[in-house]
Amino acid sequence: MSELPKEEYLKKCTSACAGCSSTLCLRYVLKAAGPDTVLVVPACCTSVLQGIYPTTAMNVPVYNVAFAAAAACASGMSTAFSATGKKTNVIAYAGDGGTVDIGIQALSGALERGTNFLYICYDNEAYGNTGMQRSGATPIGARTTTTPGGKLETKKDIDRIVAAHEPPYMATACSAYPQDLYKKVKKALSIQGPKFIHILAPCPPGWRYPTEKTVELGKLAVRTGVWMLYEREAGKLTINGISKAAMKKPLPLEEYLSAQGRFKGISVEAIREMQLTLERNQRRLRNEEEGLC
Ligand SMILES: Cc1ncc(C[n+]2csc(CCOP(=O)(O)OP(=O)(O)O)c2C)c(N)n1
Ligand code: SF4
Ligand SMILES: [Mg+2]
Repeated sequence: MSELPKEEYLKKCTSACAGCSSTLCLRYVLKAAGPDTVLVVPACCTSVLQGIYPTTAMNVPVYNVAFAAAAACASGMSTAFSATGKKTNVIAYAGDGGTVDIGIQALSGALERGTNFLYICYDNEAYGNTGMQRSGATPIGARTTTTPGGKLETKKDIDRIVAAHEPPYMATACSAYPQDLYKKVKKALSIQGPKFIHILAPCPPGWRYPTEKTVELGKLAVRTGVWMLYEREAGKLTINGISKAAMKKPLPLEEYLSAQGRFKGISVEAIREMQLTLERNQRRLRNEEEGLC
């Protein structure tokens, strides 16, 4: 960690909740990107944590846009920069609701047009900013304010949807592994064209765990295999070492579930479905890495 740049582009005292991991992620994303960066943020917790005008925690320009529009606005901005010969990084930093639900058509369009930008989805698995309603990214069995008995549907697989667009680079990351995230952002920004990084971002009020457990929760997600860390560069998939090690000796899924109040009372069927989804995902990734599909 001591090798990461000392410069801060996200200042202290944001208005995020204590233990907010998406804010930590943004800090590392901006350390990797540096000062010649514009952030495009749709309506989400990141719109709020910046602070209230005329004060701001942000030390790079931020373009706050409508909920559905992050990828479209970033696309126009990227085109304008390249028309004027500027190399400024354009990074969309959007929540899961703004990505897998309302922003999906703009994201798909920008990927298809080959927009030169980095799209980051920080996934706290609910509409956090408006009080934890379920999103397409909420996992099965999770209690939210609109699924008080636990969500009935499985988490939407946005990574496979993005992969179908064949961007030159895409990756997953998790807030509990900041060096891994930092390296992935650096690599993404060195590549021309559309890049996508999907970060799992534990959220204390939404997932209902004590604030000091944020890093532990991220590690549990990876060590149980619920969240796989990998990169796909020019069509070649690599499962990262952390997840490879976790797959050899996975922790039981129950350890991850029991650490969170949102899974209290989850049904046996939902746990089984989650376990099957997790195993199917690992099998797919392993097969792809080995060139079997
Ligand atoms: C068209 C539209 N519908 C609803 C809203 C209200 N709204 C603002 S942020 C938000 C939730 C965003 O959720 P997500 O993208 O997951 O980000 P998070 O808040 O979790 O960081 C909602 C529903 C809005 N701003 N615009
Ligand atoms: S609701 Fe969750 S994601 Fe939003 S600021 Fe609070 S901890 Fe962060
Ligand atoms: Mg969210």
